[in-house]
Amino acid sequence: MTYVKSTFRHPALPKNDLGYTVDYYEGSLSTLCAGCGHDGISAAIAQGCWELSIEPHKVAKMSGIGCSSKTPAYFLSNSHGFNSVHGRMPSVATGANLANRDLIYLGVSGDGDTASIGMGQFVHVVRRNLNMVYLVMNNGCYGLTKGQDSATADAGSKSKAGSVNLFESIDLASLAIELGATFVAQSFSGDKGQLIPLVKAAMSHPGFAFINVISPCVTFNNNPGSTKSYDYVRDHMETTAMMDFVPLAREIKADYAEGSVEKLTMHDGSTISLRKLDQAWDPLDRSSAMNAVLNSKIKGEILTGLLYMAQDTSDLHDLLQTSDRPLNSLNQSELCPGSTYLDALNASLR
Ligand SMILES: Cc1ncc(C[n+]2csc(CCOP(=O)(O)OP(=O)(O)O)c2C)c(N)n1
Ligand code: SF4
Repeated sequence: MTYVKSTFRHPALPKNDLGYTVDYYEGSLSTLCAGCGHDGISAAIAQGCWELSIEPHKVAKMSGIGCSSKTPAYFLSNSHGFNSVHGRMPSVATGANLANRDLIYLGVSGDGDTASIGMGQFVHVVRRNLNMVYLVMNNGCYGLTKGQDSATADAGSKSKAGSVNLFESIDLASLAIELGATFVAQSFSGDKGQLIPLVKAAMSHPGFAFINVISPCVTFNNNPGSTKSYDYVRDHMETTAMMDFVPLAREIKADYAEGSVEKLTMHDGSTISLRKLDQAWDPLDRSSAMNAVLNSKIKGEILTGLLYMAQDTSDLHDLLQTSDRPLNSLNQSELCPGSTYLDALNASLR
């Protein structure tokens, strides 16, 4: 087996608006197991950023610990990156975002990293509406430490060793909606047609954008009794809508027959076109989204697509009325406005 990634690229590869081919958005050679769902997600992230013509140096990749949290090494090698401590990615992302709002924050986590050790941090980053994409590569187990059940493993599902999980699973998508996330989507690592537009829409959303991606662990949780295996997900996936994301910069053309498509306008004027499979689906209706996720769980199905989106949202910077410039660009007098200002501030708090 070779560990050298070929640098050869076909000279006719298409370029994006910045003149880059997609390989400029890739990372180093993956060391994950062959067939791991996480690699498909890394490829979708690279493709989505290429299609959006994002400057890689404008992205900060944040992660915790796990096979999933290793993936930032495998996409966007020209971006900033911080591989933090297990479950602590949200607080590091919060600090970085408050210091520099000019970057696009892309957090990658695992179901162990988020739903167990990192749960306390996860719930608070959601309710603070930090402007970031938070993507969970959800395989229902702790892949890196050899496949123990995670808190998203469904009750009754069977591990590779044959033990049955007795505990209720945590549903991260409905939890995120409940906590006030302003963009919540669910997808499958093997469905790039759905995942790429979702990544693009999430990266363009001004506020907390959560994507829960079912991502099978081929080594420890791809057995017949698992509800996160490739076979199970393929057999139980129900899609809310086919979607396409059109960034503001491009001319918006309506390609679909009226009546079968719903266009959602995002904060910046870009649009999401939903070609509905289920005509009753309304991603702007928060309580219906909660019910739909719950009902699909009761039926043992995995509902995928854009589950919920708030069109008007105030992110943490709006709420705190922070400086609109990165802190490292502020000068001494802006950072320290003087004792008169401080006295007035103290007086206002007495
Ligand atoms: C503080 C701390 N506790 C425990 C661990 C051991 N550990 C490393 S990764 C991991 C779980 C990984 O599972 P998940 O986040 O679901 O990622 P996956 O490997 O499945 O992608 C654990 C428990 C650790 N590295 N640090
Ligand atoms: S152990 Fe599982 S999650 Fe980790 S790289 Fe292998 S297949 Fe992927």
